[in-house]
Amino acid sequence: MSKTNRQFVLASRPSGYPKESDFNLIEAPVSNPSDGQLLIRTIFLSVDPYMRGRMNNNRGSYAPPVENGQVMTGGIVGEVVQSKNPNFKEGEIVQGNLGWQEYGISNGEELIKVNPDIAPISTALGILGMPGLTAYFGLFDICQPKAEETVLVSGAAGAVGSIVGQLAKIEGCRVVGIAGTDQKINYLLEGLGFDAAFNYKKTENYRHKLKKLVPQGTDVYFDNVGGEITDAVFPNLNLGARIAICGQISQYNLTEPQLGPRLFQYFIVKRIRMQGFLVFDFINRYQEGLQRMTKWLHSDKLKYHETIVEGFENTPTAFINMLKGGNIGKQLVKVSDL
Ligand code: NAP
Ligand code: FER
Repeated sequence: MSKTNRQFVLASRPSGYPKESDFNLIEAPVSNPSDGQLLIRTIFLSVDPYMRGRMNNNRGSYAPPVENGQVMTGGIVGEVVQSKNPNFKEGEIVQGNLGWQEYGISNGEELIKVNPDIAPISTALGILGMPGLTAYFGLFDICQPKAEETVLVSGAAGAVGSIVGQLAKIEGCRVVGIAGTDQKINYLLEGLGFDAAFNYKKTENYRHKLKKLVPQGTDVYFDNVGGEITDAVFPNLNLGARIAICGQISQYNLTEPQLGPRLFQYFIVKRIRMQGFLVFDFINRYQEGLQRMTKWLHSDKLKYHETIVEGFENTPTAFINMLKGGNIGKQLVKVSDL
């Protein structure tokens, strides 16, 4: 008897925040792998901010948009349940981009083997996966922090931001975080050892807050959110400050583009450098990043948190929840047991 594969396909392109009805849950028979292919059962599914961009009809991105009726893209960790590929054995755990579905077929080319003895397999989608590598290369390569400098992180309690702050502490920096709930601020200060943090949703004037909380000024700004928070950071930057534009999540769900204050005059006298980057720019150095991150994880210098929603059918809920700030650390969906 053939098994059923549940999949989420794009039903409509959202305007503003996505809604549950923008996704359709469909059922299809689980496919049989052909020669060279393997069948993977999803255990954890990652929901990430970039997926919001894939729901738009904008071309000219690094990846094409998801079309209506197509399975939503996304990273998963799963178990090889059937293999006709000599490089993979049944029972092995792999990470790959197999989308929002319970079973996926791969030819093995872009799969990464996950060793469950190194860390819990979910970390291959978080601290030891794309978000962790984003934090590592974005901070060390783009921002080049030095000991004693002040590093400011927006989106600080999320998958990327929470790692950026800890890496900056390892480097000997003073670390300040911005996030959207008191629970997140407490996590940053008490759980992760940030030196200062504030809840932007309870702050009237971000600029005044930064002046008070960061009187020494900011040397490195790791930006995950953009918008009004980033506008308020510019006047606080020190001579020679570096900014990494990692993400601009405050803009992803707008229906009209925002026009901010024009503050680039601050960049002139302060000789500020700002650079956007994609984690994929560093693909040739992933092994270096993973080795160092794994060492820090094993020596308790790095901690991580996951917000896990149970059940494949709850994937859109988990995604929308993450976009609205419901997660601490990495937002995952648990699809099946190990
Ligand atoms: P995340 O931070 O775990 O989750 C997203 C968080 O964004 C939410 O929890 C929410 O936290 C915050 N947020 C949502 N709307 C906001 C708004 N209007 N203003 C301020 N904060 C808002 O997600 P992540 O995976 O770590 O990604 C973080 C950022 O990095 C995203 O912008 C993403 O696009 C970017 N990214 C870039 C790359 C790259 O290669 N360049 C790779 C991965 C991720 P609050 O409660 O604090 O609002
Ligand atoms: C992300 C946000 C944006 C991300 C990638 C992008 C890998 C790229 C967007 C584009 O090409 O338009 O979080 O993560």
